[in-house]
Amino acid sequence: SLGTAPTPPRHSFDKISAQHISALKQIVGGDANCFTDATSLAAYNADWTGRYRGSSQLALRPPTPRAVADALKYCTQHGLAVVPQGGNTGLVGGGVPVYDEVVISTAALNAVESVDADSGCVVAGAGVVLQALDEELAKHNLMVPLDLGAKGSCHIGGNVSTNAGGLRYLRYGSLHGSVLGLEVALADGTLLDLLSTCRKDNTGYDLKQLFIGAEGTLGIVTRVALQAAPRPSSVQAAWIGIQTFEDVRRALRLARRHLGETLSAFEFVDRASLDVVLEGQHASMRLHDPLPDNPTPFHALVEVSGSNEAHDTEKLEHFLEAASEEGIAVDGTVASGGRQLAELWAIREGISEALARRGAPVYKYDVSIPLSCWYDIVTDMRARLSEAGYNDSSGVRVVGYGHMGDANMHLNISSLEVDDRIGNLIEPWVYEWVSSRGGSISAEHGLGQMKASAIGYSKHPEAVRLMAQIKDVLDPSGTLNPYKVLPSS
Ligand code: FAD
Ligand code: 2HG
Ligand code: ZN
Repeated sequence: SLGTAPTPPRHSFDKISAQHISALKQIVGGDANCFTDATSLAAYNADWTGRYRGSSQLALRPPTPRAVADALKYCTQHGLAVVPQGGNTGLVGGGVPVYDEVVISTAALNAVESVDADSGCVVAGAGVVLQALDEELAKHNLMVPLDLGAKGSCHIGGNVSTNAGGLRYLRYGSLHGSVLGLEVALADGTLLDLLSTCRKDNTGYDLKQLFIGAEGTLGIVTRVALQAAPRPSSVQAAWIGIQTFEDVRRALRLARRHLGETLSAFEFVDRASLDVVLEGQHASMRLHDPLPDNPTPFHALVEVSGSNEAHDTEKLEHFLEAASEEGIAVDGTVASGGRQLAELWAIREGISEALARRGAPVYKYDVSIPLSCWYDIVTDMRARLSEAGYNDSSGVRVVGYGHMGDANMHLNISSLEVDDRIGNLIEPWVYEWVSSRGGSISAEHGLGQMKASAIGYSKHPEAVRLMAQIKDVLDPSGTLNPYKVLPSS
């Protein structure tokens, strides 16, 4: 692995045999749902970042939840390890095998089963692509309370399993709040029905919460019941240019005060992130610097959405006036719906992909940091790497962007060529930096294989011990997603 943490040794799982393949093929309904050829397996074995690669010899696409549970039971009984996989857009190496784990993909569980237009509850198979789910809900004037750049590929089951945050978190909160129920296949073959569609349910321990953000280590989510949100009829956004980080913080406070219930996103983009997007263009949509006359070091993408366009426009205008009068915004541009709005979002959502195209696998840190020192991690990292000779002229870019409304910073370091010394300069320094400021080393992407051994920077030993005990109750053989989330013992 190109990862910065050493790969733990392979546990003593059985190796896949012709007999195993034949039995599992039967369980999942034949050849069409069972992949052993090198071409198909290459996609299941490689992750989005290009940093992690496994060597699985078998990928399964069970057509029903029951088949997922039966395949899992077989693997547990025969000492085979399993990695659950959704859309394979995860950024921490959680959804790909470390060694030769059997891949169980949820891609065939792709039906939106029901939408209750009164309550807004939608029930969907775990393999429904986020964007497809949203398009289905749009027919009912509803919306998934979750949006992210990977929406065209990621699955709702993967979103639940990573407890994905994304661009609407500021307004709609965590999946821990909007997931109403789950169906989960357990390692022993039980299909656990927690698929309540009730908004309120206080009968005993809320077991579904355990599987939200468990990254496939406790069970395989097969069906999801989700509280959808009313679809706003008016969406507008402003892109503002700001001179100092202190003023960006003032802009966020001002946005909260002026925009109140209409504020639906406050995203941060620094100059280096914007430059990477504008330099690395390839997409059909040609992107331009939204504020070409005033290049500022910082930008905020502030979105409002609601049910009354005139009202929302007025609020956004008042906010922009105040931001200008108070000397916070140096420049700004407004987009109401349509192509202009899509372009602003394409810049923000295109940062990861533009970085990925530059060269070597990107070092990605997705951290929660108090806003008082939020951007310091970027300047400190730049200074640290620059001291060692890694700077713009050597092709190394340190960029900061993210969900500032949720104090979630995305710190990315990109180089043109693979150079392990960069990784050694970053880790564990970056984890110590975050931990010493009371932050979290994973705000939204999870731990996966990248940060399993680093969990101690954000969780006390007692908490990690309890997690291991819970894992042991649900998966005593360790079938599910070994080497991920918890440190390997
Ligand atoms: P996968 O990558 O397939 O899997 C992710 C993890 O969940 C793995 O550990 C896997 O084993 C497990 N898993 C998947 N499906 C199941 C299941 N049914 N049952 C049990 N375990 C399962 N994340 C954010 O939080 N916010 C963002 O804004 C965001 N933006 C992104 C933008 C881009 C361009 C990309 C590439 C990724 C982004 N991500 C973001 C990261 C990623 O977490 C999400 O894309 C998504 O939630 C992963 O879903 P997936 O279906 O691709 O899961
Ligand atoms: C985003 O907010 C995603 O764009 C991806 O969470 C962040 O690539 C990253 O590091
Ligand atoms: Zn993000």
